[in-house]
Amino acid sequence: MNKILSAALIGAFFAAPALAGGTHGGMEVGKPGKAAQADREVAVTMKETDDGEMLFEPSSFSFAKDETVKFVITNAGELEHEFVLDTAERNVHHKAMMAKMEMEHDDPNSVRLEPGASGEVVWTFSNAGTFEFACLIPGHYESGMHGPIAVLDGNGGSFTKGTVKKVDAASGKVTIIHEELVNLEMPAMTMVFRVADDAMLDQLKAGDPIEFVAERIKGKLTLTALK
Ligand SMILES: [Cu+2]
Repeated sequence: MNKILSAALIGAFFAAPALAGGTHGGMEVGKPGKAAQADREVAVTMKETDDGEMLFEPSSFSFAKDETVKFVITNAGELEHEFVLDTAERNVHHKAMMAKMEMEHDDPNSVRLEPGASGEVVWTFSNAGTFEFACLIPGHYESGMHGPIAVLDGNGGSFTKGTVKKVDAASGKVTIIHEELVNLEMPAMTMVFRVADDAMLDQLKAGDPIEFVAERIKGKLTLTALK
């Protein structure tokens, strides 16, 4: 790459986060949070599969606006990976920069982990909207390492009330007698949902009244948030 072009790219890249607030807490996706004030802890695993995919588990999240989330991230793969929270748009831009030059992040919205390592990102989702978590190491995003984060407006508008009828831990499913699911355009009824994260099953038992968010993920009705 010629030097003038590369200097221009570096300038463009570093200027963008500075304008958006960078590490000063003014990003669209939110701001750094304090672990002691986390409303919720979420385990995230990064890994590769035998057929060449690279994955995050779970593959999507829903949070309530102003929720502070402690992500505990484990690299269970054989390659280095990272976990970056941002808008999808900024991730695309950032990924293009990383394809052109060696870069490592050490911002509060990201963590980079060697195989076998664990790390944390504590983040307050202070704006409603759809954001993204991704690994921006060249080739990894394309191999599957990205997923959506829905941040829902705080007054519970997108949470639906229901009662747990049955928990099937072996198959990762829960049956819920629920009120109308506005986002899915479904009337009140009793339905079976998958859970986005198996740990959610530990918080559910038959007879419990709950408030939850359900979304269609890869064609399957999935419980993505609970409170
Ligand atoms: Cu990766």
